[in-house]
Amino acid sequence: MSHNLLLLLHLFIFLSLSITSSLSSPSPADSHPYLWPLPVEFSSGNDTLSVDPAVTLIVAGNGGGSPIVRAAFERYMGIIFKHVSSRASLLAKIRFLRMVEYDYDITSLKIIVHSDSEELQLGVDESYTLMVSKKNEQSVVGAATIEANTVYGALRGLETFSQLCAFDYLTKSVQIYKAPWYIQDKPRFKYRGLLVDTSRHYLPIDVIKQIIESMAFAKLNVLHWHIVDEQSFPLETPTYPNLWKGAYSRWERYTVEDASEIVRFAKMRGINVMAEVDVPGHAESWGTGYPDLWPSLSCREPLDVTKNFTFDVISGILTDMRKIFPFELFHLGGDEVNTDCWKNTTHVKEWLEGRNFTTKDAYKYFVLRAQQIAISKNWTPVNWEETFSSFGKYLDPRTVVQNWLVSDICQKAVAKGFRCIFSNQGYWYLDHLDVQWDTVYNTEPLNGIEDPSLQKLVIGGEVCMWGETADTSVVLQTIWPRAAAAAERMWSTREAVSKGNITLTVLPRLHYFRCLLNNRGVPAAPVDNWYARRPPS
Ligand code: CP6
Repeated sequence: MSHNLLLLLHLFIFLSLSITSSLSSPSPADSHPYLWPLPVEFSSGNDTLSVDPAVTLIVAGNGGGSPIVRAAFERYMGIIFKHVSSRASLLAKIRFLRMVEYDYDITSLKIIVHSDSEELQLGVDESYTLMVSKKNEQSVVGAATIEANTVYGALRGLETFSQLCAFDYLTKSVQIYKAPWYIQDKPRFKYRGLLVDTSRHYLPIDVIKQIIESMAFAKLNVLHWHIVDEQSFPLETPTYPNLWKGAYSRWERYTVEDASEIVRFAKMRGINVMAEVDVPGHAESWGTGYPDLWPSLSCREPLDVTKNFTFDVISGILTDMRKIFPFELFHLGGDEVNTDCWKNTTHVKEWLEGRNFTTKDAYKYFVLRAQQIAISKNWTPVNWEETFSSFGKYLDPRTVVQNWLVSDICQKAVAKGFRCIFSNQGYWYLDHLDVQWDTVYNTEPLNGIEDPSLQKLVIGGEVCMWGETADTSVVLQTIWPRAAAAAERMWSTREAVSKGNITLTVLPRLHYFRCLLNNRGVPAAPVDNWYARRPPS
């Protein structure tokens, strides 16, 4: 080979190398971090800071020492340093014990929590500020500081902090890019829910826990547990111990302890559990244990409206569940009530005639009586929208109406003074596989509601993972990543989620959040999977 040719070859290799590097994707420092959901206010700089695997927790304020904060810190350290070799963290710990000079930028995380109350209810203060700057720059605040009014605000701040931390596969270390960071954040809606259905398919306790864990990553804060329905009754209710004979099998049940453990696990992550007992429709399984609850063998739902026993059982179930579920909201269902077979059942027909009731009157009578039982147990009732559209003016004024059918029902409900939860089936039903992420994202719960005092009555929204067509094998990948689209819609400001071309401004962040879920062990589906891909128009 001639000298010239060799030179040319070198030149060619050099050129192609430089072309590939200039064509490659931006370095992590350019693209990171992609926060999800987007904080209300944030500013960043140009520093890259390394984070010590032995980062210490410094707590302050009345609530800083809470076991909820400490446990969350430990969880997030596990997440942030998941891929750091145990040797690296061991060395860091040895360095820490010997008090040797640190060579990391971030060596401590200070968490200030003002209130010592661990009360977790609707509207709990979830706001926080998060500051990350070079050590000793502002010695008063420390290198990384989260400040919140409640422990639950601190949990949201920890989630954001964990999203700032990026694992660098080259140096096997954790970096925070674009520091210093100053973030001020709070949710737009106080109710940010996800429905799971354990009646159509049983979900093992560990799977429910994994769902709860993943909700915290997107800052969702209510698990709506649609626990029983017509197909199965998997919950133990000691007052009426035969009810869970309606479970699919003795292995597919939740004891009182199981349910309490789920509530405790959720509370540690700042998530409330709203239980649902859907009456009088969607209750056929109750009769497996107590056939008297069925109007007749050929009319197994709605529940028998004529008997006091029916309401005694509801009262017993709610007494038992009150000890498990401390959340102020309790869902009584009330949807899809087909009363036709009431008319065809002799004793029910006679009861209706004796009271001069239409079947609709009887449906109203049932729902209102169930509401009073829930209220007597110090619960605020939630009902599906049919109760509002059928006899709204009779509902207890404290009722929270949950939308699913008609897209302007919240508009109508808040105009009548009710609070409302938006979950329209065409946009926020996750079992509808043809609902794509951008449809979920672009759906605004406040659409058509202009008056700020009425907007306040929309307490939030909920994505629904009904269980007929999804079980353990696919439930997480069906929830994610689309639930994240609703999570950002409900957390971030309306301006932030409404501006620009979402393919450019939102999609890259959603891709990133999907990978984050995968990295944390949540099998979120690809954003552009087969179901979610929009056919060319
Ligand atoms: N179960 C109960 C369901 C549904 C509802 N309630 C439902 C209805 C229609 C669709 C999806 C789910 N499976 N108890 C309605 C709130 Cl499309």
